[in-house]
Amino acid sequence: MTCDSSCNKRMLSVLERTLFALLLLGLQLCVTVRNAPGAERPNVILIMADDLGWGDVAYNGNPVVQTPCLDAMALEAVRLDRFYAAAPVCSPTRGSCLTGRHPYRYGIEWAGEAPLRPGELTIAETLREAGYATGHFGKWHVGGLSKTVKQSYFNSDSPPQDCAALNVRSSDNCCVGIKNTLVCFCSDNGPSYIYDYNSAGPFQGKKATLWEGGLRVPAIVEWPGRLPEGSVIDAPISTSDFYPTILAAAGIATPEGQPILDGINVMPLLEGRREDRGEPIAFQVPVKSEPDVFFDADAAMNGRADAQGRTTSNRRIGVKEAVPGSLQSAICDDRYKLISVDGGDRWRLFDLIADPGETNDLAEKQPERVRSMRTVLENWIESCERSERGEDYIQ
Ligand SMILES: [Ca+2]
Repeated sequence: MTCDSSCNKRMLSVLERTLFALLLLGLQLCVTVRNAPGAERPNVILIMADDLGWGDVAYNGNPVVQTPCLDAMALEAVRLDRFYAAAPVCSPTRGSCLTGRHPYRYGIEWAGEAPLRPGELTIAETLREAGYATGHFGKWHVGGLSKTVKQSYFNSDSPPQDCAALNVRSSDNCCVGIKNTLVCFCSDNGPSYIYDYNSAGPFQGKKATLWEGGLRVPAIVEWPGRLPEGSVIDAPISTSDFYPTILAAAGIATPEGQPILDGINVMPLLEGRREDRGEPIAFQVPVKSEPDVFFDADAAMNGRADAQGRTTSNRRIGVKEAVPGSLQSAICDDRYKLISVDGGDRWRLFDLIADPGETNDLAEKQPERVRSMRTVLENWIESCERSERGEDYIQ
C-alpha cells in the first residue's frame, strides 16, 4: 500500500488517538506502597495496557506510533522479549495477574463471563496481609459481577488515571519520586483484530487466538538499583509470574492455603542469574465464533472484502482452521510450542527460536516431542479441571 504525507498524517492522528484511548481505557494501575517504616520491601506498580500488540510500540519497530516513554524504559530497564499474556483476551489475563494462576482454573475463560471466585487469593490480599497498602485504578474487567450481570470496566470510585502510566517514570529514572520501586508494564493480550493498523509485529494471529500474536505482548520491568539496566530477557515469562515474583521480591512467603500456582518466581531471570525458564507455560481458551474473529479466508486471501465489508488479512488472524465452540490449547517451553486450534484434532509444533512466526510445522518430523508435550499439557488440563471444581480451596 502506498500512502502520501496527508495520508500518513491522518493515519498518525488515528493511531495517536487509538493508542491514547487504549492507555486511557485499558490502564490497570495497581499501586502497592509499604506502610511499615524502615522495611526494605519495594513499592510495586503494575501497569497493564489494553490490546497493545507487540508491534504497536515504537521500540518494537512500529513506524508510526510514537511511544517515547516506553522506548526509554525499554532501553534502560529490563525488556522482556518473550512475554506472554496468560490468555488472548482481557478478563482471563487480568485474573492471572491478580492470582498467579491460569484463569482456566477458576472459570474466567473469556472476557466478562464470570466473576473472580472468593476462594482465590489475590496479590492485593497477600501483600496487604504482609503490611502493604494497595490500590487499583482504571480498568478492572476481571470477569462479570455475576453469571448474568456484566461487569463495569472501571471502579466507580477510581476514574481512569489517563496518562498516569506515562508519568510514573520521570526523567530522573525514578518513579514519581518513590525510591525502591518495582515497576512492571505489559499488555493484556495481542492487538485487536478489528483494524489493520493494530500490529502483532512479526507474529501470526491477533487478539482472541493462541498464536504468538494473540499472546506475546510488550513488557518491561524496572527496579532501579536492583535489576540490571538495559538488559533483554529472551526466556518465556507470563502474566501469571507477577504474583510469585512480587512476593519473592518483597521477601514474602507464599501464604498458607495458597491454591496451586501456574506462575513461577522469575527474579533469577530478571536478575540475569539464569537464562532458561525451565518450566513450560500452558494455555487453554475457547474458540469463539464472533464475526470479528472469523473472517472469510478466501476473500481475505484474494483481497476482497468479507461479509462485514472488511479486508483485514485472515492470514494475520491465523484462526481459519479453528472450530467455533471447541477449545484452543497450547504449551510452550524455552524453545518449542505445541498448539491446537480445533479442539485437539490437529497439533502443530513450532521451534519459536528459529521460527517465531509459526510458519514451519514440525509435528510430523518430531512426533516424540509432540507426544511428550501433549502429555504435559493434558496433565495440566486435568489439574485445571480439578481446580475449577474447587478442589484447591481450603474447605
Ligand atoms: Ca484487552
